Amino acid sequence: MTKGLFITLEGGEGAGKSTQLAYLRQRIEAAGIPLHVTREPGGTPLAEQIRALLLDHRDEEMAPDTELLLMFAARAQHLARLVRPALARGEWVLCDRFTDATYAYQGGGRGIGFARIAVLEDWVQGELRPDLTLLLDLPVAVGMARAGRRGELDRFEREQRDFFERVRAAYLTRAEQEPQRFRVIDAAQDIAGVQRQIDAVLSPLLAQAAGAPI
Ligand code: Z5A
Repeated sequence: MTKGLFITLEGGEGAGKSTQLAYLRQRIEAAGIPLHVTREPGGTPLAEQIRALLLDHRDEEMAPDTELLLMFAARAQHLARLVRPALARGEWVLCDRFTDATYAYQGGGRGIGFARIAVLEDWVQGELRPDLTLLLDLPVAVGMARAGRRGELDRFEREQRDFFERVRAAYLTRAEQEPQRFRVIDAAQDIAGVQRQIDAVLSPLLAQAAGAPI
């Protein structure tokens, strides 16, 4: 069966994901490749409702397991309704965060063991894993200074610096564990510098899709 490419974009606070997602979209679409740009948690109407539950503030504190299970509930819906059908049609899917964010935030940040997350990953995803994961990595202090320029903070953005240090460490552990899938991008560089690093990864894939030798 023809299968599209599944690319995920990851990073901590202020890493510049939104900025670089727009750049990736523009490069891939300019190459004439059918593309779905989506995000997690979210991506379908029902999964977006779960996202709102996850990001909103409320008086009742959300237990870590509730947060973990809601992430995977949203993911199950997103995979069933959008990601799997698109990949099966041979389209590319570019997703703003995916399961590596669960390992980073619920694993590293909240302290849930990677092994427990892996059980849900296997259950919800079966064999499906991203083909390529771009990790925008930068020191926490730099990212927080960038993100601090934004407006009202969601439930995750209100966490303290040590939480984001654990998130960063967990992402880097994931990248070490799966070097064939991850490309770690130095996101502390300026926007053009980050784009150059992304180009170095993306250009061979676009050439391959166009049928050129790589
Ligand atoms: N979450 C989770 O816990 N578990 C999961 O499994 C999943 C998600 C899937 C929502 O994610 C939350 O969900 C997230 C983790 C949790 N919480 N947090 N934090 P999100 O992806 O929607 O939220 P986000 O992290 O806030 O993403 P973002 O909007 O893409 O933000 P960003 O990475 O900071 O990107 P940005 O807006 O492009 O950049 C921030 C600022 O820096 C902006 O002013 C830019 O102009 C500037 N910028 C960007 N690049 C540069 C460079 N290179 N130099 C200087 N300034 C720059």
